Amino acid sequence: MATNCIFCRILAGDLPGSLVYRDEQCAAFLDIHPINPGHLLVVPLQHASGLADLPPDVGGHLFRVGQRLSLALRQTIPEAEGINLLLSDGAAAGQEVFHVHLHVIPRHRGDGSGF
Ligand code: DGP
Repeated sequence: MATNCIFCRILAGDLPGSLVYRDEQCAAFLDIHPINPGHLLVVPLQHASGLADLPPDVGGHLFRVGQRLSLALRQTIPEAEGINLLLSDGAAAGQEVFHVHLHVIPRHRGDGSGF
């Protein structure tokens, strides 16, 4: 755990977070600034600031969990006509929290949130 990392502190229960999923390698919680309702972040339990620090098997697992959660969101949120899976690696790519995370973003036509 990195004590100065917001996501490590959420995973440790030191800071509040709306957890929706957890297994032995990762967890998912609601994004505090959602692009649309249901916007989730899938994060590895073990701190990795970027893709270079992330074990490849954990990276693959994040994506598998992101896929499962995408399907669950499509089934539970009627407005979720589509999903963006997005991972920003590095400040130049828009990464703001330096603990790897996969965004799972419900999308619907005309929601005005483009990338
Ligand atoms: P990125 O730009 O890809 O690093 O996205 C960081 C996301 O993290 C951003 O969408 C907002 C979210 N976020 C930042 N701080 C917190 C927090 O304290 N709690 C939660 N749940 N999300 C946070």
